[in-house]
Amino acid sequence: MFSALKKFKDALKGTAAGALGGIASLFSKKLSPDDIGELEDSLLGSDFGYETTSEIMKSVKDEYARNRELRGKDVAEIGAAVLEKILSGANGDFKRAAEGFPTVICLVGVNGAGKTTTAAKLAYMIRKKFGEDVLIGSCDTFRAAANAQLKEWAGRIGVDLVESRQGGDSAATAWDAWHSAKARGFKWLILDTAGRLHTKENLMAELAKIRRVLSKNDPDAPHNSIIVIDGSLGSNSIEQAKAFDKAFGLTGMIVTKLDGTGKGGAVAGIYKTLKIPILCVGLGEKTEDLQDFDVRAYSRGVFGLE
Ligand SMILES: Nc1nc2c(ncn2[C@@H]2O[C@H](COP(=O)(O)OP(=O)(O)O)[C@@H](O)[C@H]2O)c(=O)[nH]1
Ligand SMILES: [Mg+2]
Repeated sequence: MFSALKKFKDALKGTAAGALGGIASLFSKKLSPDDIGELEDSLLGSDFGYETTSEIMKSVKDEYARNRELRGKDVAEIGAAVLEKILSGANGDFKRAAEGFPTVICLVGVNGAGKTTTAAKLAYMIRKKFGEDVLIGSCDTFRAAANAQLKEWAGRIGVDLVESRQGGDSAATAWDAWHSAKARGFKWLILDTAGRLHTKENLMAELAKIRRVLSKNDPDAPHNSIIVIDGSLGSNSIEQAKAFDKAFGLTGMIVTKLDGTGKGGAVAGIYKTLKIPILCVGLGEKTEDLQDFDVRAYSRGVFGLE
C-alpha cells in the first residue's frame, strides 16, 4: 500500500503543484484569505472541473471559517477526502470469461492515447499478477508501424502476439487471435485496435464488427471493452469517451500519462460522467509504470500527499 501511495504521489507531482496554487511548497504555511481565493483558480487549472472544484472549495471555506490556522497541508487533506468520496466506486477489476474461454480485453480510443503500449504493459501486469498466460492480438491494421511497435514490445516482455495484416480486416485478426488463444489454452487475450476519431462513423462501425465477430465465438466476449484515455488532455477527453461508450459500450477505462501532466484532476470529471471503473492508470513509459488504479493513492497523490 505504501508503495502505491508513493508511486501515485511521485507521478502526480505536476498536478499537485497546480492544485494547491504552488502551495505544495506552502504545506506548513498558515493560509491567508488571498491564498484561499487563489485556490479555486488553481483547482480549475488542474482540470478538476467546476462541480468538483466547488465541492472542494465549500469544504475548505467551511473549515477556514472555523479555523484560521488552516495550513496548506490541511487544505490538501480536505481536497483529498472530497475526491476520495467522489471517486468511491471507481476501483474495479477485469471481468472474467466463463471457464474454458479466454478473457478478452479490447482496447479502444483515439490516436496517441496509449493503446498499443498499454496493451503490452497490461499483458505484463496481468501475467505477473495472476500467473496466467496472455496473448496479444494486433488489430491495428491501419498503420504498419503499429504491428512493428507491438512486436517489439511483445518480444521485450516475452508475450505471444498474433500479428495483423496491414490493410486487412481488423475483425479477422480478432477472430484469428481468439481462436489461437482458445486452442492454446491462454486465459487472457488483449486486443489492440487502431486509433480512431470518435466522430468518424465508419471507423466506429469497425469496432462494432470486432465485437460481433468475437461474440460469435463467445457470447460474452469482449468481456472488457476499455477506453484508453490520454490523461494529459484533461477534461477534453470527456466527449470522446462518451462517443466511444455510445458506439462500443465501455466497461472500463485506463487513463495514461498521468505523469508529467498538470491536468490530473480531470480523472474525477471523467469518472463522474461515465461512471465506469478506472481499471489502471499509466504513470510513466516503462513496462511496470502501468498500475492498478487506487482511489486513495490517486486522491492523495493529486494533492501532493502520500
Ligand atoms: N509518460 C507517459 N507516456 C505514455 C504513457 N502511456 C503511453 N505513453 C506514450 O504515449 C505515446 C503513444 O502511445 P501509443 O501506445 O503508441 O498510443 P496509441 O496510438 O493509442 O496506440 C508513446 O510514446 C507512449 O510511450 C504513460 O502512462 N506515461
Ligand atoms: Mg497504437
